Amino acid sequence: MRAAVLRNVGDKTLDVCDDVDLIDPEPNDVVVDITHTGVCHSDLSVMNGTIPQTVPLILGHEGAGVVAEVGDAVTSVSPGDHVIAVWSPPCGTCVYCLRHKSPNLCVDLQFGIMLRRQFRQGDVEVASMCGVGTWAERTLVPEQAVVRIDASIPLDTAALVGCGVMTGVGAALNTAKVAPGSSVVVFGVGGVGVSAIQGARVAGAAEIVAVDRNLAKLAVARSFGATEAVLPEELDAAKAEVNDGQGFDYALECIGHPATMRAAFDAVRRGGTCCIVGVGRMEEQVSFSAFEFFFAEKNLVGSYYGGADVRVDFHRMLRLAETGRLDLAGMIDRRLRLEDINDGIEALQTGDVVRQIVEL
Ligand code: PAD
Ligand code: ZN
Repeated sequence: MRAAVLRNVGDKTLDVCDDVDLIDPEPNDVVVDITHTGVCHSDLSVMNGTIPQTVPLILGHEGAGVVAEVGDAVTSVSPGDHVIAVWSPPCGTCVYCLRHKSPNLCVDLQFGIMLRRQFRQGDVEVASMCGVGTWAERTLVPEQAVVRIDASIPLDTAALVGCGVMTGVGAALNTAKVAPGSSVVVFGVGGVGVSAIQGARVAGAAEIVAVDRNLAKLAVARSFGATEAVLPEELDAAKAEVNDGQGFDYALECIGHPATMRAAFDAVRRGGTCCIVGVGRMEEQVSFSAFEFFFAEKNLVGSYYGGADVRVDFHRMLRLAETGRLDLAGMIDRRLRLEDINDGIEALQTGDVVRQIVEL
């Protein structure tokens, strides 16, 4: 089958090949024909080494499709079912899944399936991003890594729920817990940031200010519910307009640079919450004075997969979309074929797109 393979970390382009195979499914596995997959910044971050993964590797972790085959022990899905892929599948039995009620933090299955390397090219084992690898016509994952959805739901927008939408909306609702009537600033107007803006709107925020260095993104932010959208150098003026100039109640950082993480922390008022969604490099540092946590009593929180319990929250996202509270279709601003994936990667680098969808 066809798949886009990353040969080396640091490569600027992917190798689109026709001769990739899957291993045979084990009893707990599901084979999925991927129909749609998004292009998330995290894919780019694997290419440039920000997110460490082994190579050769098939990228893509935001996808949906149709179940083609299931192992003997699979009970939750059958061939023909429509599903969304899960890049951090909860095992359902560990301390994170049960005792800590944080199934998004369960890595038992994810690490296992990453090590398994379910793709082959000739004799070479090929790994996959987070064990999912949706930039391939087919993938194979344990049943916990798919969530069945109604067949009436369009698979292109369903794919977005698999990462960007769940991450951004979930950061606002589950992690930061944005309160009605509050003020929010969102840094970065990509697929994740647009989802965070929409999540803040669903939560009933009174003011939603978006910040992006790309001028074209400011109009995009407004169209998804930002009450104001500014360039980074205009943020101080926008901040002066809310909470008597004290700062925002919440900041959602959806870029992944140390400077914007620090700027997000500075943008919140005393006692406010700064939620870091963006992913930076392991060796990069963000610094805080040893005094300021005491003095400003700000909350600093990370957000992994929007704090999602995927079996519950994917359906919440889809219901919000169905009832017009989330605009998922409007987020797709470019459609590609897998052969054109390298154009998609280039477009993402310029920051001009919200979400590109690859149709397989
Ligand atoms: P994207 O590239 O589509 O959007 C990023 C946006 O930020 C673009 O509009 C840029 O113009 C803008 N931008 C970049 N640098 C700056 C800057 N210095 N100042 C202002 N604006 C800037 O990315 P995305 O929306 O796909 O992903 C955003 C981040 O979220 C990225 O770091 C990704 O890895 C991370 C992510 N986190 C999770 C998670 O679970 N926490 C999941 C998925 C993605
Ligand atoms: Zn992603």
